[in-house]
Amino acid sequence: MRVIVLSLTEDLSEMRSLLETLNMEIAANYVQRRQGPHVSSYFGSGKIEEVLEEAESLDFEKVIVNDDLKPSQHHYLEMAFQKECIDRVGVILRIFSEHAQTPEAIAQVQLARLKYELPFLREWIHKAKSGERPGFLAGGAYATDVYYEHARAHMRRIEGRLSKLSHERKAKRQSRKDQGRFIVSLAGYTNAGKSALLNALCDSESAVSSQMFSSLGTVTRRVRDTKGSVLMIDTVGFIRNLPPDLVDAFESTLEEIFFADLILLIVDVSEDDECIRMKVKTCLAYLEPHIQGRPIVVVGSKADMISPERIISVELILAEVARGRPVILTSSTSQTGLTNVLHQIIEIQNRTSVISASLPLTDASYSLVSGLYELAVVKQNLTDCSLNIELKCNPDDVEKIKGLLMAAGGSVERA
Ligand SMILES: Nc1nc2c(ncn2[C@@H]2O[C@H](COP(=O)(O)OP(=O)(O)O)[C@@H](O)[C@H]2O)c(=O)[nH]1
Ligand SMILES: [Mg+2]
Repeated sequence: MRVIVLSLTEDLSEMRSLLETLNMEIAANYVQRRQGPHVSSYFGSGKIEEVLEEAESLDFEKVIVNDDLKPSQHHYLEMAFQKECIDRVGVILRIFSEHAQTPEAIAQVQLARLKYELPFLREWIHKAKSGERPGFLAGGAYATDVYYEHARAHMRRIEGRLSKLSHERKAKRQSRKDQGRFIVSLAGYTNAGKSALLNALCDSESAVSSQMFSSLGTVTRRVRDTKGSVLMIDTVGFIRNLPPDLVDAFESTLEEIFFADLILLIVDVSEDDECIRMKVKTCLAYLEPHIQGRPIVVVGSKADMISPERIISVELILAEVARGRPVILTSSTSQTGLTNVLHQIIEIQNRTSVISASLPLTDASYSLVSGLYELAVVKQNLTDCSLNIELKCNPDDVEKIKGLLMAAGGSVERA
């Protein structure tokens, strides 16, 4: 789908990556340098005329604004272009919708979307007593009025459902169908180079069908040279300046990252020192409480963009903020460092011990299993007469875990 982009800043790199995630192609972008957005029309009206004229010959379906819009500006732009207009939060919400996998994530995203849309609807009801609104919720003022009440009721229902779902969260974690595969997820900010790295490390024709691994992210591929035993998931990643209303939806889509056996944290090393430090630290602070000790490798990307001297200082910075985790510098463009990443993945895959065990259906077993989440990646499968579990853990913890399993009356089948 082709779109045009309106922006008050020249730097469109983040928006470009966000739109790429949605398979939207930029037909043209228009930048107006001004102190702040025009109160009611975002761009000044002269500039809007100019854009309308230029864009007339272009083939595009939507107008994207690289900013947060006020309802009045949104209304103005949709009327002016007679096309659906989406602002930055709208773009992010669409990405979240595509990536939400679990019932909880889906509900969180729906709720965020409704909350976000309500003020726009209110504006529409206020302004448009006649005429059709192009795009989203097409159907004019009467339909929007009804929809408004409907949306509020819908929000209350979702809130109710969410409070129930959060209790079941842990159980959902075992729903993935990745038997025997080692899953690597890509974390990092938008525009860090995650998708480029996925393309560089995986054969393009190796996409894994979404039915097969329905609980994983939308883009999952086989990592090359691993005989299909390693899958890599591309993720939305972290988004700069995320509006507070979107945090819950964002965190629930992060589950794609948490599910993995190994997390590659991608950071763009062409940025300045402070930015690199801040991004790695922020990502680690987000990840650590959720990943139960799963390994993280810090991967510096776009190394082709910096000088050899700078490479050395960047490596030092990354080593400092990675706090003992492996650090690898790469460039997907010039294909450097990719073998190191592959070796690191395989080494961690081999270093992960797998324990299979079967436990009696007792309270002691259940409480043991919830405790094991602190030490290992746990998958469980309940049958009529036993609780079968598979654990992936650090080899150093194998004996301890076996001891705990035996103490709860379990039998260890494989370690
Ligand atoms: N020079 C250079 N540019 C890169 C490299 N990897 C990615 N990029 C560019 O950085 C931008 C963001 O990359 P992308 O993979 O879409 O980032 P994502 O948002 O993390 O998935 C794109 O314009 C890429 O072409 C690299 O190794 N070197
Ligand atoms: Mg991407």
